Amino acid sequence: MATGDRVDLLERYQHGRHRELGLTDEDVRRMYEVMLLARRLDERMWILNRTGQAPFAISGQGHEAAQVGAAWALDRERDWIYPYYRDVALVLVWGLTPRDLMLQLLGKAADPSSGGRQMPNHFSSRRLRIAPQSSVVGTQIPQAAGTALASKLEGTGAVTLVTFGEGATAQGDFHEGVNFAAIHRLPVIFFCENNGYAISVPAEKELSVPDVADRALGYGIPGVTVDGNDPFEVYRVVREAVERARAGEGPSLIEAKTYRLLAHSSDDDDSTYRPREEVEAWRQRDPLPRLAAYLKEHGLADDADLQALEEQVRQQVDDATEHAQAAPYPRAEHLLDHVTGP
Ligand SMILES: Cc1ncc(C[n+]2csc(CCOP(=O)(O)OP(=O)(O)O)c2C)c(N)n1
Ligand SMILES: [Mg+2]
Repeated sequence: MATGDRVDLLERYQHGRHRELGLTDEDVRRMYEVMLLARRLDERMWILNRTGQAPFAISGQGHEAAQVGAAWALDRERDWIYPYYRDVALVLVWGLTPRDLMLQLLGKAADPSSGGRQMPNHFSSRRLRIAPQSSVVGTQIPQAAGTALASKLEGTGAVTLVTFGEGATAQGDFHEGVNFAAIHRLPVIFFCENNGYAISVPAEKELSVPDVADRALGYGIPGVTVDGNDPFEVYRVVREAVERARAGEGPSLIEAKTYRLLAHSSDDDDSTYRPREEVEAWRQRDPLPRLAAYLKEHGLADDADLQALEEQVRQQVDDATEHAQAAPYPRAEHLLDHVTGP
């Protein structure tokens, strides 16, 4: 090995895995910032629910690395997303703001997703190319294939990312959507956030194969399983899928294995079906402290930086909460208006 190679290897080691993937130090700091913002917003949403101010909360806590890693691999200016209800971090990367999310949580008229008519976490924005979603699990999957077909016919070069849980892959919609996209080689990425449960039903009662990615074989497309708590690995595999899609090589199925740290929703008690030891074991792999440790290890942030970021995020969450609390509710005469925002 030439000396130059050794220096190169040493540099790579010192600078960390993100550099090898083409991510800058600023990318990694920003990824952490969005993950932290998503987590703190989500925590506040539960507080608002538990204090009787928000009728419902559904959580993305634990899924942040999967969402941010995937979002980073796409082109926010041109691609489409079909998120599902856990994707707080994904839609923050895509341009929805903490105020937007709080306005929806509290059902206020200025909620950009639905004017306060939809349940919380039913994200949408025409302007940002975030397709509106139904509460019916899996319906977004064939719809995303349709958007990818439109992009292909129009030659826009746009890729569509559609997300869902592993439970959704037991729905007919999943199989129809993936089959159609595979046949027509559509530029769509099927991104499964596998957290091991569909409410109280464990994955082994949802799937007859070990991994969701195994389902790809039946459609002749690549299927990849990845550690969903590692944003860099998720970024790497989604980027490959994006390259395939843009090159006209068709869809991919990516399964990010992760865990929801809280109950299914504010109406669920997960202690009846998840052993506390299991939840605790996954807490040890929480993507947030994991990335914070990486930042420190590679000299991208120190304790004072992380503390300052916490403070900055807290201010954003406070601002969003106060803004939404003060905002007016929709007027009764607008009840039957459209549900999709601008
Ligand atoms: C067709 C349909 N069946 C059942 C439900 C009720 N439901 C809402 S979320 C959910 C669990 C979905 O699990 P998964 O796809 O793994 O996503 P996760 O919530 O675990 O992220 C169920 C059964 C629904 N909304 N739609
Ligand atoms: Mg699940």
